[in-house]
Amino acid sequence: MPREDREDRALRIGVGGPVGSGKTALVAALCRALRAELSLVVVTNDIYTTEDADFLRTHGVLPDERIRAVRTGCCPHTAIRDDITANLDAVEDLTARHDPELVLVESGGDNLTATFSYGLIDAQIFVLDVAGGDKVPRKGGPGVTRSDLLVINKIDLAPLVGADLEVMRRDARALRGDCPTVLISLRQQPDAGAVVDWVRNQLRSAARR
Ligand SMILES: Nc1nc2c(ncn2[C@@H]2O[C@H](COP(=O)(O)OP(=O)(O)OP(=O)(O)O)[C@@H](O)[C@H]2O)c(=O)[nH]1
Ligand SMILES: [Mg+2]
Repeated sequence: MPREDREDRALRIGVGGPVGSGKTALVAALCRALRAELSLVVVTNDIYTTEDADFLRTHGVLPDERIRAVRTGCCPHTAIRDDITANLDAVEDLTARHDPELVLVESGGDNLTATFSYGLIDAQIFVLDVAGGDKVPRKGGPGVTRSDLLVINKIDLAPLVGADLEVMRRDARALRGDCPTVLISLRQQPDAGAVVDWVRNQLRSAARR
């Protein structure tokens, strides 16, 4: 259900992208940056385990009860796009308990075809890994072309894998038009400042609606 038709005040943001691209690291960064100024909760998705929720709890990014793991048992994209029931249940239960202003839903790692249903989230971030090669943005797919924010993470690894960041930036711009793209290294700049700024802007726009 679109946000303007819901009774809760939360903005729901999905974080998707290929396996290991840095989704959980980004969620952790967003929690650290925003937890003092607003109420937030997190839902993680893993196929067989609760690994990502365990990581976030172990690192104390939020109180344990604000983090919920969904074990999809199936391809990650199924649970965020086709049958979103388990994720919606988790989001709605956390929302009822904590009245959050922001809900982050991390998808299980998938491939370039994976995107969230807008029945589950209001805006989505797609995270790519520079170590996948500088060709990846131009391979396209809905996450690259239509996500609300494209994050190209691990720019620190570009010299190690021979990736040309200008090529990645250029190809992303060609496919995305005016939709925003940021290149970051969560290893070198764990505060993820550019993404935090984007989330704050989303929150401001949502508050005006
Ligand atoms: N060098 C480098 N490593 C990073 C960066 N960001 C994340 N990592 C590492 O990449 C690995 C995967 O990061 P995660 O945050 O678990 O990635 P993920 O997308 O959540 O992975 P799945 O949920 O399994 O798909 C971890 O070992 C991180 O420490 C970065 O900017 N640079
Ligand atoms: Mg993860």
